[in-house]
Amino acid sequence: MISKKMIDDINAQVNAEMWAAHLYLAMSNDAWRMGCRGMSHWLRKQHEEEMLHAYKFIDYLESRNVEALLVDITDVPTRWKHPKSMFEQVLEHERKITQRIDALCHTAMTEGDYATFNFLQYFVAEQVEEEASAMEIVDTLKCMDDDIAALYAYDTSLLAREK
Ligand code: OFO
Repeated sequence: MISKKMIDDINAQVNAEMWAAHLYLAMSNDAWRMGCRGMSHWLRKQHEEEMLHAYKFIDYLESRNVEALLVDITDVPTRWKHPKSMFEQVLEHERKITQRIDALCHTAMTEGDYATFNFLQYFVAEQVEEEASAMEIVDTLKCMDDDIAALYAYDTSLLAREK
């Protein structure tokens, strides 16, 4: 039996994943405006991945006979000064998501809800990857400083992201 608190917390996570999807789509659009086609593509893929995360949580709730409840997506920023500040926000956001996943695990564990704890392990591993890939981009952008040629070459390499 899944508790009301667990349901509410997972439902909040569905909406957090959808907020993240919207954030990354806004970033993708703004990167395109800046002329960074590779970053725009990378962020569109990230948007798609966040939607898949939301679907996974929705499907899990449904497997426990619970309907997910969606809320309005509000207060999503739409403009960034520079690709570096944009990706710093990606990293900061992923760290916050990691904290949310850890809190969900904590609730599942303290409630003895091992089915949910087991389900969440996918996201525990996923967040390690999410933080690592965002960190790699931030570190690379920091190394480039204002070298436009290097930025262009790196941006082009990000077009290779497939999923
Ligand atoms: Fe970026 O991992 Fe979901 O939110």
